[in-house]
Amino acid sequence: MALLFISAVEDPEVWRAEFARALPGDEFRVWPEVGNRSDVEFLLVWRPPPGSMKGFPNLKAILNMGAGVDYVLGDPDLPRDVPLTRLVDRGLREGMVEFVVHAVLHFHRNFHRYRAQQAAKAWIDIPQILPGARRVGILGFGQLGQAAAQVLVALGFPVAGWSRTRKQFPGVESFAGPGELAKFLARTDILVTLAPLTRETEGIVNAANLAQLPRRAYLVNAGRGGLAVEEDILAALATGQLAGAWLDVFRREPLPPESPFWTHPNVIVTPHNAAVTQPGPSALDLADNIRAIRAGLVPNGLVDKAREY
Ligand code: NDP
Ligand code: OXD
Repeated sequence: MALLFISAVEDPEVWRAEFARALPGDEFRVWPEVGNRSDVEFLLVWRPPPGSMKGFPNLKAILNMGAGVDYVLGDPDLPRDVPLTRLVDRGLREGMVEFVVHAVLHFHRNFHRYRAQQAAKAWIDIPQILPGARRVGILGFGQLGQAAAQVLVALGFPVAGWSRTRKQFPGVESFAGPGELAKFLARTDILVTLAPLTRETEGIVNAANLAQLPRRAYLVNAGRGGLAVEEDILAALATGQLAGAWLDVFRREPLPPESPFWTHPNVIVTPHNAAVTQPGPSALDLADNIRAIRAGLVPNGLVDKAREY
């Protein structure tokens, strides 16, 4: 039986080598060279081109090689009766912890302002506050948000998480559901967005919600560009409602050269690489999931298609 690798952006040869070690008995094919469609049991996908996942009569599962499945669920030709899994792995967690902690510390310690001062050759000491006085809020308190929270709590930041369901997480105040969003935002000086992009979360970082934050708050968007209304971020930066933003994800990627974010003095742009899938460890996790599905077990990271994550 065969695994079919479908990605317009990942290098298939790197993954072929990893799968030769992780799952040696299986043939590894690379889209669009699909061969006999009846042999294909599993699709390994990352940003699959629309329509590429349909027409495999013996498909057992689709395995997404990243955490967010919005690119997969957005394809109207997705075979909806086949299980879909997302990546839940250590490499992504560690990468995201580094990114979020770095971005929070960057704003907390005013490094963005020192950078501007250096450009102006200005030797000015900016008063420091302790982490206990800087409240971090993580919107989307799942695998990645919780991993980042653990380190932020250890550093002394008061951390809150907003999720659909209530959480018990050491040192973190839990807010749940739309009814508690305003309270969560009102106590958040640095907002980290790490929710999946779904019909419910699309545009959640909008003017009305940004206005709930304390004045001169910071935004770190590491989830998806579609979570934010980009014009509303620019407007909040213009009025000083937001003092700065670190944006890793955008509605259009690559970010077009005409985007005002590129040159905004209070915005840091990174190219959607807060956390990247590492083929070595991830191939082992994906292989474990394939073995679990073949054994009739529930795979890790099974996506609820109705919930969209
Ligand atoms: P999880 O599914 O583990 O966590 C998602 C969290 O969002 C959960 O806490 C969930 O609540 C919450 N959530 C979802 N919908 C809602 C809603 N409508 N209202 C309130 N809370 C909601 O995902 P991960 O932590 O693994 O990943 C999060 C996202 O990070 C991915 O979907 C992806 O888009 C992004 N990502 C970005 C990367 C980058 O490089 N920039 C790299 C990797 C991921 P509950 O727990 O109650 O279900
Ligand atoms: C992911 C990503 O969702 O890298 O894994 O964006």
